[in-house]
Amino acid sequence: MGKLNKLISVLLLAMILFMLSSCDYLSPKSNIENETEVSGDATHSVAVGFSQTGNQVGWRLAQTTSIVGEGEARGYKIVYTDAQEDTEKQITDVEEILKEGVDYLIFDPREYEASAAALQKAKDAKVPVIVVDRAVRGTPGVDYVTLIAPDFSWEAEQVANWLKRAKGGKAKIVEITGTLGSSAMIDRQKGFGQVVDSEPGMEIIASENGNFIRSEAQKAMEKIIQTKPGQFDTIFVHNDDMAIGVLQALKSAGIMPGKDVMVIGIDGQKEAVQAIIDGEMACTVTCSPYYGPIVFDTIEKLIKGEFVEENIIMQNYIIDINNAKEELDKAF
Ligand code: GYE
Repeated sequence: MGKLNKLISVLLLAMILFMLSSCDYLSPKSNIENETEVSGDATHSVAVGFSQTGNQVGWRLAQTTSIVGEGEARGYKIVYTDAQEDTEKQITDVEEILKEGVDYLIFDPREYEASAAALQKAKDAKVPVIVVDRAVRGTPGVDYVTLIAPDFSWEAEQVANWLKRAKGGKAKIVEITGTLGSSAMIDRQKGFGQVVDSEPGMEIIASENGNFIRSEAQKAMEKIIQTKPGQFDTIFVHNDDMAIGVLQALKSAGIMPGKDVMVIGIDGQKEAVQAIIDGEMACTVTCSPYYGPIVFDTIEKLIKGEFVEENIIMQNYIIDINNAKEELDKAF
């Protein structure tokens, strides 16, 4: 019996040691061990992959330019892929990036659940992952190093509270959503919905998917104009690119945005800021696409073996008629 207990203890200890050693490669400390040969000339020998979801909207183009531009300016070799808004393609894109033997992977996951498969591939290849913008199922420090992202729910709460004040707590709202299954869509719907649910006079009368894409949002809005005529006074759109498509659909149907209905968006895209100045949109909240500096500062911390937070939050703010003019030049 005593011998059996001893044997069990030894086996348990061996298992724990094995688990610890196999988890360790994702920690910043072990990254520096993997990268010792590059120290001294770090920025010139490190290859960094960036898997982007797509480039159909202004926000994505600004984010790609920021990340690729910053990486190249700091002397990294960048291996970049564009998944063209296809979750399966993004997983094979990650495989291709890993085949190139990159040292780090910057991953913007298109969907929360379905994109998690890509993390496992990076883990198998022992490549540390920096998740940016959208979240993905997994644990920081285990499945990826850190998530650098805004609080999408907070963003939507800001515009919802703005609307509540502007409309005295009474609104019949149409919601045009972003990509189903993306954390940006899930959390924006949640944050907005929380404010609406707490206000008896506010109601979402229809919700339609616009996939974060302008032309799809325009079609979604055209459909609602047909099926719910005269039943709404507000349109909450999950991003500004789609809001521009919504404005188009409304105007073509003879509904005047800014007069007959209120349109609110998210992102802080230049065209939306201009639409606020023109009185066609009421407000938006920024969602900074400028990830380059923070992402490469983080990678440099990993190279030096410094501590990196598991969740780095990007800060944002409301734009309405009070600050739209100052914001126009800064906007993407
Ligand atoms: O709002 C939208 C883009 O994930 C925050 O995705 C991002 C969203 C952004 O396509 O414009």
